[in-house]
Amino acid sequence: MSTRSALRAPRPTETAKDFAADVIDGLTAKPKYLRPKYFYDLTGSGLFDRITTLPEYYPTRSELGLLTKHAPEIASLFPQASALVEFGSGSSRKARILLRAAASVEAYVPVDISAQFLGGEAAKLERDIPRVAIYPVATDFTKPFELPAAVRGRPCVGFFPGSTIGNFEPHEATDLLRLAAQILGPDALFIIGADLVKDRNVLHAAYNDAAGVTAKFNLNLLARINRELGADFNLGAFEHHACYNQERSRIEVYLASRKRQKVRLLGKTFEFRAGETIHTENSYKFTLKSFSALARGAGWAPVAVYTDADHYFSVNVLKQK
Ligand code: SAH
Ligand code: AVI
Repeated sequence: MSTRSALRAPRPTETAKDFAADVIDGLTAKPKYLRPKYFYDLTGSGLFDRITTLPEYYPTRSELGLLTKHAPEIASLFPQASALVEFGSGSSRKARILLRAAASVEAYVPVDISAQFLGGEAAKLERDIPRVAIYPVATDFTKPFELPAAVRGRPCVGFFPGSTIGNFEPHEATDLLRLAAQILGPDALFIIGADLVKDRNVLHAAYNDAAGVTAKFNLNLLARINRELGADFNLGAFEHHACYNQERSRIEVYLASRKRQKVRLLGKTFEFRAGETIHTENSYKFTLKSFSALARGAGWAPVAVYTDADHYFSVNVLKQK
């Protein structure tokens, strides 16, 4: 382990109590819902990684292409001795492109709720890119958090790829961009990947892959509730549904009960009608205009925007207004 870096096992801040309370709230609500941040335990993060390699899941391919093509130009904007702070870092695959292109970046702060997965990826990064000090932060980035002491005072560049911003309601996305502004500091740049509105068949295929990995990812949420909260969800009695809601420009993801059934969890019983759904995720799609309006509304002004020839995905470079 490098002596410069503060690579310790990141500690999860999401307690079992919060998880249990959120699950009970969501299953009591009408219609039922579960928060998408709970997809990401170690198994869920691994399944998301598999999704990114699926032929139907274009966002990762498109964004990797854009970052690779424009890395020198993006890297030239980074201040000297800066820190790259990634919100929802997952495998950090996209950050690696920027870290390799930008000699001016000396520290990388991957922030993720999936603590165990984060620890593993941070250790690999430290080994692979020893020039950069790695300071993982395991937390829910929708709540205020402090950057590690070792990066405080460095100019920060925020990085929020993958269109994870699309998993938030517009008002939540605005709050998150405002919070990021506070965390990153007044002169920060922010690089955000945003998935674009496109042919609904392309969108449908991306969230209904032939190999069934997205279905597994969705069902893992119930498996996680069984594992961590002792519920008795029968995974075979629920199925994955994903459809594009054109009016709201979003993919909606559900788990639908295949039959009338009861599920027990922490001394409570939850009843399901045949066909009843649990809403597990939205994935908003943007136009260049709608994304720029969202960013501006949260205090971020566009510096540059990159899109691919198919107009599938956008990488937006922003600075505080
Ligand atoms: N940045 C990567 C991963 C995107 S997947 C990429 O572009 O491929 C979304 C990531 O955000 C997951 O790793 C998930 O664990 C993390 N995440 C989701 N909600 C979060 C939250 N509220 N706080 C912190 N991390 C979160
Ligand atoms: C992480 N996030 C941007 C993914 C998305 O496309 O909304 C999560 C995902 N859900 C199903 N497939 C991928």
